[in-house]
Amino acid sequence: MSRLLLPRRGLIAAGAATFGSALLGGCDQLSRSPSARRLLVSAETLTQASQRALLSGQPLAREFAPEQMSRVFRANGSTMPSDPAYQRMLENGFADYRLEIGGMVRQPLSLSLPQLREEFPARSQITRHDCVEGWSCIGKWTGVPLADLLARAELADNARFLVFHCADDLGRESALGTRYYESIDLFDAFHPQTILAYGMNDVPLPTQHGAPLRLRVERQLGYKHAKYVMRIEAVESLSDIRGGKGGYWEDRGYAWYAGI
Ligand SMILES: Nc1nc2c(c(=O)[nH]1)N[C@H]1C(S)=C(S)[C@@H](COP(=O)(O)O)O[C@H]1N2
Ligand SMILES: [Mo]
Repeated sequence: MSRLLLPRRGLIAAGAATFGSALLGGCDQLSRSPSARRLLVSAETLTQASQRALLSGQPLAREFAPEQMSRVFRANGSTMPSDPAYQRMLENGFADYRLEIGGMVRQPLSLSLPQLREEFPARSQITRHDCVEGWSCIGKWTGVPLADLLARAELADNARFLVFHCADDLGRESALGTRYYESIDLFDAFHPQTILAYGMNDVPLPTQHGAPLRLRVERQLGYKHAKYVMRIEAVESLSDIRGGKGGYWEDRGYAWYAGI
């Protein structure tokens, strides 16, 4: 992964004037270009005010009406983690579940499900999930915006990516390991539709869809939407993690940026 290209002071000035207004003007081209993303993703450059300004210009994924929801929402990949610690939590109704947020943060967090529901704002959205295997389903997701969790955890200045560590194993044992994981940049992390969902279609998130908590990152393909999220780690680089490509499928050749 390449590092920030401009000195940060220059970027803040240029960012406010050029990138900020280009994004606010809805310049999709720019916000999708890899170099603009590289410039925009450093926490150092994202003060709360500039975050708001930049994000208010981010394109939203399409949201649908309740009557457009799929009658059956497919489940894919892992549908029941076999990990004994996960199994114990499941049996216990996830009373012992804690979402851990650590790595490059000033305030590491450990949050129970009631805390996630009660101490943070909730957001619901009806969106279409697109799997690379060629199917789509429309469903309703309810959860806590990742931006609100990150505001409490206080990202360190050099944090650039968030890694989602999951409870499930996929495939045969290999040098890459079998545990599912995913990652996103800060651009997606602070996007208003990026949530950690504990609810689906107005019920608690079912086991097969990632209970008790899964990522929804609505402008990206299905495999980015990590299910069974146990821990979120803020990092500067993805290269030291597992296969170094930022995700279970990425380590096996899928694109890291799976925008739709
Ligand atoms: N932890 C974990 N997350 C995962 C997967 C998985 O196997 N394990 N599969 C991914 C893929 S390829 C898709 S399409 C979606 C499927 O989500 P769903 O089961 O709710 O339809 O989850 C994604 N997130
Ligand atoms: Mo998928």
